[in-house]
Amino acid sequence: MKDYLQAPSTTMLSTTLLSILLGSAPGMALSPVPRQAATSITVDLSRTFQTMDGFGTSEAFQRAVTMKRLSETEQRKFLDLMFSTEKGAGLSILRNGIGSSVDMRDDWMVSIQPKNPGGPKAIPNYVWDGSDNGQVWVSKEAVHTYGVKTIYANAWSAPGYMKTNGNDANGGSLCGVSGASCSSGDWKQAFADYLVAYVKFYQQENVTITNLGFLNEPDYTTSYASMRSNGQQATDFIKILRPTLDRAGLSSIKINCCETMGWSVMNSFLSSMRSVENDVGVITGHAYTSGPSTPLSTKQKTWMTEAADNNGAWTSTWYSNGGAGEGMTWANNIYSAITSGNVSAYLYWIGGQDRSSNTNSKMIRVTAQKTVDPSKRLWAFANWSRFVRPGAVRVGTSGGSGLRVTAFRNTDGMVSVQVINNNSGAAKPVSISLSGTSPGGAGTFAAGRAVGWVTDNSRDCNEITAEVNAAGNVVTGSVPARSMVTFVLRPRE
Ligand SMILES: *[C@@H]1O[C@H](CO)[C@@H](O)[C@H](O)[C@H]1NC(C)=O
Ligand SMILES: *[C@@H]1O[C@H](CO)[C@@H](O)[C@H](O)[C@H]1NC(C)=O
Ligand SMILES: *[C@@H]1O[C@H](CO)[C@@H](O)[C@H](O)[C@H]1NC(C)=O
Ligand SMILES: *[C@H]1O[C@H](CO)[C@@H](O)[C@H](O)[C@H]1NC(C)=O
Repeated sequence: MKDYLQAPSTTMLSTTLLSILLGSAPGMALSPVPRQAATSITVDLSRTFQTMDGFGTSEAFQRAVTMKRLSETEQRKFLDLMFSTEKGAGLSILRNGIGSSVDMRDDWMVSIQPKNPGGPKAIPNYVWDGSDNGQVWVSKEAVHTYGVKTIYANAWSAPGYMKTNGNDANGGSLCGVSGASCSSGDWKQAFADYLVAYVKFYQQENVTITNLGFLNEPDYTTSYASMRSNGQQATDFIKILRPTLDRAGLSSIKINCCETMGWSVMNSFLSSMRSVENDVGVITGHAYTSGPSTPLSTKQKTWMTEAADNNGAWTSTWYSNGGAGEGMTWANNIYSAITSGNVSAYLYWIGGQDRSSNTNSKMIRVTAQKTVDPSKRLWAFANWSRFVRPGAVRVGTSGGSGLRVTAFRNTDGMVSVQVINNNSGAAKPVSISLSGTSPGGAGTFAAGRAVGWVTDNSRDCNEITAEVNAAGNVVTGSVPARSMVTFVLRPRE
């Protein structure tokens, strides 16, 4: 989905005013924790769920080009907000768009082969401009400056000459898949070769693409790059793409499929994809027409790869009335996707953008003064992404009545516990203990190693006090009303 343009209006002004007012309001003081009133939470390290790949976003459709036009100072602020685990969200997945268009008109993503080389069997004529719609810049920064390891390259469509409708926009199907024959021939192998060429151009730029997708919202026809597919047609292409990647020495690349507009639509795709399910590394769906409220019917990992509030006028507040663009709403959306939807990754649509659109389709906007301005949506992602790193395993929790609680064990041993307090009114004191640790650890924490991080209307992932008791087996802290707090604990080895 792309957002709809909205004229900048007085709403924008009042939202800005509101955030200034909220920002200058005195922070809620944390009251001392009366032990008897604390809600207890037990983290059970022996009960495990999905392994996480991370959190992310995209700078496709030339958003990267426009962010690169900012001053160097603002560029750095933008990149820090996206990828730094200390100054920003610490996002660990970047989703790039593989271009299919003939040029860069409007926000089109130009193809590496804009012109038909003369048929599916002709010698290809790929061109590389070293920018790839601005995405080489963001990718290099993500990988080399911030250590991001997961670069997901995703084609919205094949170039028009490979499709039934002769256009990369307005739907149409890849020539050669079931039910899509073209007078120009079967383009499946040529499209697979094209995707391999794209991956190799990135290798040449010293950026390793780890995940490759060839569809975006195949259940939706629209005026920008879009290509229709059903599960059978996706299967037809995967049968060509997987061996083509393997032959090219790219067997470590995971195929992602199929980016359906709605999460539940992926189940109907999967029912006709069983023969290639093991060739697909990650099953992906978006959250527009249905959200990730139940697991998909697959044993493969699943990612929710695109969601956004594409309609609401820009809001940067954490909580006002539970609106679709508010930070707290996104903290809750991520919670549901992880706990009910079993996702291993969660991606917002756009990270930063400098365009006239005034919607919440992005997490970071550029102001009229050309400075970057993050919303609390970004800080909601920060609260998850900074403390749930790639490879973290979700573990069981119990207790926490009236709160929404998750916990993860990271690969370095750090345990993070997310507590969302949706309620208005008083702060909730909590006490957290561990079970299921290794016998030597005896459920204790290394003294002095617990830290809490709070996000609410006035604070952006600020450090707060969390205390380890004398016996070293209980951590106490407080979760303000309408806030999310992450507690970071290190079990004694
Ligand atoms: C490629 O990336 C690696 C790892 O980030 C870095 O050490 C190396 O210097 C880079 N090489 C070039 C030519 O940029
Ligand atoms: C959750 O996803 C994992 C793969 O990440 C899978 O093994 C597991 O079966 C899924 N659980 C449910 C309940 O679907
Ligand atoms: C928190 O809010 C979300 C959405 O706003 C809702 O679905 C959820 O049930 C609430 N949870 C609690 C514990 O109040
Ligand atoms: C969590 O979100 C809050 C709300 O904006 C924010 O203040 C806080 O900095 C975030 N925490 C982290 C660790 O990013």
